[in-house]
Amino acid sequence: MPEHRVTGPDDALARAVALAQRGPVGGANPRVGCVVTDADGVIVAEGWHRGAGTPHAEAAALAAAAAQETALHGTHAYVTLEPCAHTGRTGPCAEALIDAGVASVTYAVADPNPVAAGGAARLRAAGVDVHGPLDPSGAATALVREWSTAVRRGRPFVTVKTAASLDGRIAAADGTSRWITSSEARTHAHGLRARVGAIVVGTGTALADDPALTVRLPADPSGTHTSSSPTTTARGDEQPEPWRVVVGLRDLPDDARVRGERFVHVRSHDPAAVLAVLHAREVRHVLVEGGPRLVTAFLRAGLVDEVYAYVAPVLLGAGKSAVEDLGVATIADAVRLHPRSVTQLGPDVVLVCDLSQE
Ligand code: AOF
Ligand code: ZN
Repeated sequence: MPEHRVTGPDDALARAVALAQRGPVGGANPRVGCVVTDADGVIVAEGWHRGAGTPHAEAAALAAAAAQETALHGTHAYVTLEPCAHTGRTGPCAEALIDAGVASVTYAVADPNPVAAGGAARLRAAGVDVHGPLDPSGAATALVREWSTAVRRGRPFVTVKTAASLDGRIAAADGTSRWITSSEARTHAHGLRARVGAIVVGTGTALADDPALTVRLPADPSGTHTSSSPTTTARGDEQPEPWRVVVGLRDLPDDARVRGERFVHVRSHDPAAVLAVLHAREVRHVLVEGGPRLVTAFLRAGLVDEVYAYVAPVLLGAGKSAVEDLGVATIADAVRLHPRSVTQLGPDVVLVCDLSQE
């Protein structure tokens, strides 16, 4: 392996973020990367987390060093997330770093998980030089954004996707809807699917559209998930397909495309109950793709964190709206979202909004 040298803490953390991105998204655990350097900035060990139940990033780096018979005494560790202090499915990383004799630990983001937090204090108490939180580019924060929100809220992070005409409709008067948005927009939406742990639709959409709810990305016609859309985070090396979730009381035909692996039918209309079922399955990021009934129920329950609104320059004048009655009787009660970005996709745009401003 050629010698890799980092230019400083920011560079080391950027490398750790890149490693973390190899890990799986949407599941119980955050994506975390770890780089260990010697005093000259030469990388002596690296690791990343491959998902719940597997070694943490720090433990993976320590194991890699052990396999090479590399001593880590006096080295410097850079981790995207504060090392954990707890024994969960694996042992405490703070202790492992102390035992390895590292001289310093720099972490990008504090651990929001009360069960695991406290690693920085533990390291300091043992005499390790600790720096952090340190995330100048915001990349490490972005890496765990949805997971952190899920940990704080005790339920999965919820992204709602709508794809509508300029007048907010998702189908023409006769119910036809293929296609309102362009192939560019639809490809982008598959990139969104690739970032979540579950894709949710109502029984109405499942019966009307017979969707497969799989991740299909451009360079990947087989329908598996080894490539990434240029606009989104890569799906990791060991990434399972998202859960395919149908919500509602009606039965699905035995040959529905959505049936198969990682499929679950939640026989409830209550968004909180749906999220509880998925949380128990270790999903931390959910994509609600419709239809209007389900999207409206999530909005009314206050259980939406973010909206991806794909809008096409198409007029239908009649047909189903993307969102139904929200109980807004007067303009003062309008649900105002907080726009984060607007991106043109062929003839269409995607407007990404947060529901709250925190
Ligand atoms: C990870 N990967 O690389 C780090 C984590 O159930 P456990 O034992 O895997 O512990 C999970 C918690 O540990 C996680 O919620 C986070 O707070 C902390 N740090 N977790 O999955 C890692 N460093
Ligand atoms: Zn850990």
